[in-house]
Amino acid sequence: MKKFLILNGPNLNLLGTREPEIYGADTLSAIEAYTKKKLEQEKVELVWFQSNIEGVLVDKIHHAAALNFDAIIINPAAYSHTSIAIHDAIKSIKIPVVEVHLSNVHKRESFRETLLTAKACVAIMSGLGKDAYWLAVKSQL
Ligand code: CA2
Repeated sequence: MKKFLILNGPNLNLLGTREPEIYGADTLSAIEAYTKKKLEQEKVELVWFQSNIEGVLVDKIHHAAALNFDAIIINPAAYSHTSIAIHDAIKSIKIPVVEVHLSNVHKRESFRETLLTAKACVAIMSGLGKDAYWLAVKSQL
């Protein structure tokens, strides 16, 4: 049984309330349920967490190995473009981290082209919508 920590960054708690043309119509809870359904044949445990606070996400990354997680899937949201702290936290751990984005950040505003956290990750998916989460888990089985 592999154990995954699924981390979600700022404002993703508001998914489903606006901009469905960019992010889809699902809430984060609906994406969690969808991801678990897609992986029901696999021997995996998924622990979901969302925070709007950078340092809380940093702490979760630090503690992941001690809590026996095998990998982290992270959507750092806007922190992807700004956070050296999350980048450094990912660099400081040995377990693999895959970054996911619902939207294709390269099709959008130029400030979303800067991907600081992705530089510390083993892989990145962007533009596959909610399917990115279960595909990212599969990539680490
Ligand atoms: O495409 C993604 O998954 C993003 O990580 C989502 C972030 C954005 O800042 C990144 O550039 C790309 C934004 C998440 C907030 O999404 C909301 C959706 C609906 C209502 C409010 C916020």
